[in-house]
Amino acid sequence: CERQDGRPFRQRLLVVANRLPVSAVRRGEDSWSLEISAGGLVTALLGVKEFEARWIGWAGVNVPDEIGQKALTKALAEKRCIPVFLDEEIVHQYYNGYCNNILWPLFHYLGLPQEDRLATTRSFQSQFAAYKKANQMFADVVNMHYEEGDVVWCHDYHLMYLPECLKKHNTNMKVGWFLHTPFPSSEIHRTLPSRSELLRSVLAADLVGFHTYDYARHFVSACTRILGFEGTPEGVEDQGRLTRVAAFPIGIDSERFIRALELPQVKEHIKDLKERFSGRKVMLGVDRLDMIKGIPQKILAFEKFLEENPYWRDKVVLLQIAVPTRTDVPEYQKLTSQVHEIVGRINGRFGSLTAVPIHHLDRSLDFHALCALYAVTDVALVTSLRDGMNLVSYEFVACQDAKKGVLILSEFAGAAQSLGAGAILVNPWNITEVAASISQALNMSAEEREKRHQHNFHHVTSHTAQEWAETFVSELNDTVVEAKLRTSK
Ligand code: ADQ
Repeated sequence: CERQDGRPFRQRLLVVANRLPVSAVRRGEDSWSLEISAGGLVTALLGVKEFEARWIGWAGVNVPDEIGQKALTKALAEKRCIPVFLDEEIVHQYYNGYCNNILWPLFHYLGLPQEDRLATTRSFQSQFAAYKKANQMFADVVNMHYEEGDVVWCHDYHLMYLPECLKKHNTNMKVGWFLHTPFPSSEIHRTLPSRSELLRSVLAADLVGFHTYDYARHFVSACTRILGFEGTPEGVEDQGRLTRVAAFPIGIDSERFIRALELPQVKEHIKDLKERFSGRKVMLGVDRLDMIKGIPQKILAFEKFLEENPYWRDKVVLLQIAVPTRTDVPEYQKLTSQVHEIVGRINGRFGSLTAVPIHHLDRSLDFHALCALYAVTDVALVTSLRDGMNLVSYEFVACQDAKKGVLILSEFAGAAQSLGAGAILVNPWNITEVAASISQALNMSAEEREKRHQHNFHHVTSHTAQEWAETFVSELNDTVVEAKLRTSK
């Protein structure tokens, strides 16, 4: 395909997500320094060669003045990023409020916050109003930059109102929406006061994607039960208008991890870690410090394991790396103190003057340190209470081709559907079962570890992030754009 000017034609992909993949730090009135954060989505889209991706999103900073906004817009343009400027009040109501206080816990089966249970409470209403306003602000920026033939890919629970805003402006726009979290059972979704508005808006998209078939099924059930639309094998249909709904399980850039293990600095790091923990089996947890990740449950299970297996007490160490997130939210502060308290108690109980059973770090690790840790681990513990997919489990497997360690994986993580045959699956709420799985993992024969690892390694290296993005975008391209706006019945 060629343009009139002879240059090869690459379709433009407008990726719209709450956060841009950059951290912006203001250096002066009109100067900014930017750092690209190499998340899964960025790497996935960098690999998609047939599209020219542009990012639209919030830069994560409040920029109230015009000079600052202009300068940041210019700096971001060099990284193919386009900012949406949100003021502090909107961020508070839309992002901290409706997204993180209402949708995030609800979609992970933690229910709605008590004081927001009634649709009539002012806080719920004002947060939902801010959510819609913020989504409209994202839509305005998309509309400003959209050119005919572009494909628009909206991401995650922050932007459920976006497909409708976009289609209202231009019914011909090709719009996809992908959810990175679970979509809960329709019985959970129906407790949400704004349940119908959000479903209708998402259905305005041409293609709606989830990590697993179960989440897609829950979404279709919610549309049939709450909106009275028809669920078909293809998706959701209403008066002859079809919205395609399907599962697109995400992957990682496995080659990036495998290549990193060959770097001298990573090898050096691996050597240090091996020396530091010699004579002990290494167990690892890597999570954002979030209630959905089941960190207290994991640590309590480890305590039970130590209690019941005195033999292992000085022969195993649990490294729990937890990046603090949403630190201004009281529930997250409470979780941090709870985790610290449990870790302190267990270390006091089972530690000695020279060694403790749990090393808990409240911080992020750089990519190379993370790869080295994955590589020296004997048993990884992923005990999410719910998790859309969980990429940590994939990253661990990618770094284990030499060691062939064991993955203990929550059956409530999306990854359980892809790595279930190689992992030991557990119910993270059942502390006794998780403790028993630790024992099973530490005592597993080399043959069984090899067999389980091969299964997972094959999956992780053959279902990559790039393939995920390509599949979604090519299916989106194949959908027929229809006028799908559904007005309230
Ligand atoms: P997250 O909830 O952030 O993502 P996950 O999929 O595990 O969860 O991804 C976390 C990423 O952050 C991984 O790449 C991991 O390496 C990194 N990370 C975590 N802790 C770290 C630490 N201490 N130091 C350095 N890096 C750390 C959401 C959903 C998931 C879904 C993804 C992608 O909640 O279910 O899998 O999006 O769709």
